[in-house]
Amino acid sequence: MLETEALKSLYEKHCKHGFQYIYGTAGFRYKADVLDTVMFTTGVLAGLRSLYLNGQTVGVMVTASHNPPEDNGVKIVEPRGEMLEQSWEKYATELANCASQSYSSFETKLQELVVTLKVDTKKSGGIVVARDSRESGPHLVSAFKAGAQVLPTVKIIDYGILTTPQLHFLTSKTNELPEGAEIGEQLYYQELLSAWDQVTDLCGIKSLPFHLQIDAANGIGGPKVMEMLSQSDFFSGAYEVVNADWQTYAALNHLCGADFVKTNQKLPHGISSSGNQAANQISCSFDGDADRIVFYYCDAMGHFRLLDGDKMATLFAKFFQDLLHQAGLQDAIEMVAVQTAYANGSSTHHLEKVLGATVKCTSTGVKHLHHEAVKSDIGIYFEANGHGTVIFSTKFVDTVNQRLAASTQDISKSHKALQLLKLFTKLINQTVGDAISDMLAVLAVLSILNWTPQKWDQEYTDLPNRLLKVSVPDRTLFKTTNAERQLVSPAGLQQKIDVLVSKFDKARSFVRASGTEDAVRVYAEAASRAQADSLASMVGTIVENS
Ligand code: 16G
Ligand code: ZN
Repeated sequence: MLETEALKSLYEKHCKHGFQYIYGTAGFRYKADVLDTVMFTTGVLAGLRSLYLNGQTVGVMVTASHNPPEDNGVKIVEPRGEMLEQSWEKYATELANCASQSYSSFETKLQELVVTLKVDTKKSGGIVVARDSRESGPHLVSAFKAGAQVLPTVKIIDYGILTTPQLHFLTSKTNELPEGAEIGEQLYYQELLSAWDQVTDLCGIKSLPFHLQIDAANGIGGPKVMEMLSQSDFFSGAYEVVNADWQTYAALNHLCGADFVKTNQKLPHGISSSGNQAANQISCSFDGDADRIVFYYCDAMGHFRLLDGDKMATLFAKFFQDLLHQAGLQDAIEMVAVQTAYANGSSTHHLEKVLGATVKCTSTGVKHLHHEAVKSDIGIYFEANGHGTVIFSTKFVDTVNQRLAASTQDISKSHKALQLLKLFTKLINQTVGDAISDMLAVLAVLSILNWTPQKWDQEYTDLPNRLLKVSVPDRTLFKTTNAERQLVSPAGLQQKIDVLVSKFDKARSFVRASGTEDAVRVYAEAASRAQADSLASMVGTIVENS
């Protein structure tokens, strides 16, 4: 570790005083101009994490996802590509807030962490870092790197601009592949495209049965998806990328992108309804860092129809369930769908009652869903807003490989199902929800099932729902249990909500404090639009007056 003089001089160059930070649902996320200090301390903390994990490489992504262009943020990624171990969020927050107080408080906290965590600062470690396309990115990455220099035995690789899932993927590859292996963006494209080519070859799919429009939110997903698809003969002429102006900083997530489309339930700027009515037309929107995707089309009347994270979960559940049956693995392999309280009640009903799948509900935020999904052999997890992926256990991979080795009938249905199951473990980025990989996986499933977007949509009909944001003096008073579906505080409020819910048909409502904004969110769904709206507004009123 650096001597006091050098440490102090780096600290003074990069840290400012007074701001209070919290490692939230998706890391630290604020206006870019208050982030220098926390970037610096995250550099230190990422180094400590790597040393703590015996020198395994950890990842760091500088992004504020779907937030406006003036925001930014940072999150730490574990060696296998997962979100930072939750017990360390506290250390990240403490170190940032000490640095925000004074140099001596920062230094004391740092020494304390080194001792408590029993970190040997003489050993070597590694960090890979990348940023999204925001204007503040380069400056913030340099503050981060200055922090990482505090532990000079930790080597940093800066991948420049990447999507968030690419950084997760490369972090995991760095730890998985032998030293000297060529690891970079190209590996990501090759792995996905090679899986795509094998899936389509196996299923005799010669061309994409859709014309695809991709709204890239004017973020980093635009150039990256273009880079990948330009390397594929299969996709030649089959797609168009709109809102790909990633170098106009102010355009990021503005009137476009997954969050805009999901929240406003309408087409983004740049995609027209007339062009979307054809049966073979499908569109999708990424968010600013391309870890989230929603699909949509327009029906014959020109009405916008959203195919969100819930629809993706049910699509994958049906697809994998069928494959497991065809492969004779339905009893050997356990599959679970993981949702949050925001999942539409109809999707949960469809998964449980129509498909007979096991459904689990967790708190909001990818880390919670991921954590639950890894417990199963096939864990399908999606938030309604389009964050999600599918993960496969080691047992699943071993079982499929064993059955494939034992299966001699190359032309049988079960052999093909086994091959497809194996290929989907490559087509899907299992480290985290990934707009580009999810896009390929959805297109592959639709092509294999020979489904149009209309057919996909008709699997079940969403219950009308409403989401409200309510400002309250102190949102931390709103404490929940049962995967955020019930309030335990303020006292008595849940009972009032229950009484309101009982007055409506097929109704459900819950209240939780946002993890990313200073507000409380109210969700309500019911049998009709009018009922969902009145329930939401009534619950909103009692929250305001609580
Ligand atoms: C973050 C989460 C997202 C979640 C959202 C909820 C990740 C990568 N992102 O953006 O999954 O849906 O927060 O926001 O975990 P809220 O707490 O403000 O409702
Ligand atoms: Zn995102």
